[in-house]
Amino acid sequence: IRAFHRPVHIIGFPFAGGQQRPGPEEAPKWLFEQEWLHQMEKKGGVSKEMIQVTNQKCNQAQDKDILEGHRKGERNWNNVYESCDRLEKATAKSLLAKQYPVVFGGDHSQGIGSIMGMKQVWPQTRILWVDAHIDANTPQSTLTGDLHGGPVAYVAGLTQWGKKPVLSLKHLIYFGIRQWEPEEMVLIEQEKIPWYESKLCTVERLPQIKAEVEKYFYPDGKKQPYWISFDIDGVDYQQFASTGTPENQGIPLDFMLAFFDTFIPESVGMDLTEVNFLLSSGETTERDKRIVRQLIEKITDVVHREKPHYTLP
Ligand code: 4U7
Ligand code: MN
Ligand code: MN
Ligand code: MN
Repeated sequence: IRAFHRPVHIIGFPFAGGQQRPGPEEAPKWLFEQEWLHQMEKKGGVSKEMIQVTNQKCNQAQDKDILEGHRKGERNWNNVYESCDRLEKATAKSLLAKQYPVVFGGDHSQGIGSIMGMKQVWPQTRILWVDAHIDANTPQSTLTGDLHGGPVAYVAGLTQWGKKPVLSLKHLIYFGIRQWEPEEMVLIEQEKIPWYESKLCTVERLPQIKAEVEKYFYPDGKKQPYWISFDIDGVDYQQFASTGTPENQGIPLDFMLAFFDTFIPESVGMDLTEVNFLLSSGETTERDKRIVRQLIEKITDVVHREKPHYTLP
């Protein structure tokens, strides 16, 4: 029997109610049925858990929320809140059990739950946000009302919602962003939040990026671990198409694999969100399914191989 530094705990979050396209809720169900995942579980050091969500899909009945039930700009808020509340508890529990949670969504509204839960255990983590989008829309700035465009605003307290903010905007760096509402870019500029455009995300530049990230977050040299919030739409659309809000260009896949090698040993867990196989077809879907497998295998490999570069809770 192999001893693992940390077991990988895949938390399925079959929730699509933070946006309007059906499909993200199917991705964790697909994953949990894969024979290759069963094989990984058999080998040990990998387990899975499916979160019971409330009303996973957006539909017109739930759109009542945005029209009458709740605030404008927060479509389907009640379901996002309740489902994320459950995810928050599961994420905290997973970390306290010294596991490496991979929260596999689901749409990116899940970040509200995973980050709130993670911060209960790790209040000092810095967040590496890999995404085509800034995801800091408030009910005032959003054009769509879709809550997957706002998790940063909720966890950082730009939107008031009854729970105390857990994230300082000084503890956030973006990779791959290329679409935003004007208010979101104003925020980045005012708060001087560093961001790497996709062009800068190359394997060759990764050592330099790591040094820059560390210098920014830890000017005094005292390191803290990371949480990775990985929205698959950050990846180049030519290389991965099964996602709901694609944008042109993007981060190359080989960068993401190297990014995992570099940052997973220093991170406590991650989100992997916005996979939607209903939006592609044929060979493209098959290719993207192979890529998800490759990503999960890579993550597991690094988590198992590398001793965490920080002390477990
Ligand atoms: B994702 C958008 F208007 N900005 O707010 C919005 F373009 O989690 C997209 O990053 C948000 O995929 C995308 O609805 C959210 C839109
Ligand atoms: Mn996102
Ligand atoms: Mn995105
Ligand atoms: Mn998206």
